[in-house]
Amino acid sequence: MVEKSFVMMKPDAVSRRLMGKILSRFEEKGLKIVAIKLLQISKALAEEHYGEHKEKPFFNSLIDYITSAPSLAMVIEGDDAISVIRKIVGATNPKEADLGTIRGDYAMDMGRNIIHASDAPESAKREIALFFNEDEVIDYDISDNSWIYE
Ligand code: IDP
Ligand code: MG
Repeated sequence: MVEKSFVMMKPDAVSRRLMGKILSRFEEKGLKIVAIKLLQISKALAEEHYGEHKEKPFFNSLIDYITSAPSLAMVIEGDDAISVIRKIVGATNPKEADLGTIRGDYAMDMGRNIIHASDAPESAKREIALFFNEDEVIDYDISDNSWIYE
């Protein structure tokens, strides 16, 4: 099923100039970028985005991290995009993430794990609406579609 996922390169990815390399992984897989925006996340937006972690001991440092420099927010579309992208991103702890995943290849610390991706259809919907207006998500075709999907 065609899905949209909310994906965000965190401040460390942007500040380490890894945006191009990371974006390439999604493009080369055959996924489609349907929205993209560089922004510095406010404290209020960060707290809402990570609301499920409010009671966790790492919450305050997570908010400091995510608001510390610009992030690159995206909506990425494709067949089963939510689970496919979580695989490309890798485990939350970069030391345990498989090599070949983004976190496994580029990160070391849980608190500097360079990228976010939605974990389920409900969270994808909520997160996309939090970061993008409807008219910022573009519906378009790419002519290589029949070479990506049977
Ligand atoms: P996810 O990003 O893989 O979905 P979550 O458990 O939803 O992982 O946690 C959200 C973010 O909070 C993680 O990406 C990471 O940046 C941070 N985080 C999660 N667990 C810890 C921890 O134990 N220490 C420090 N930061 C953490
Ligand atoms: Mg999560």
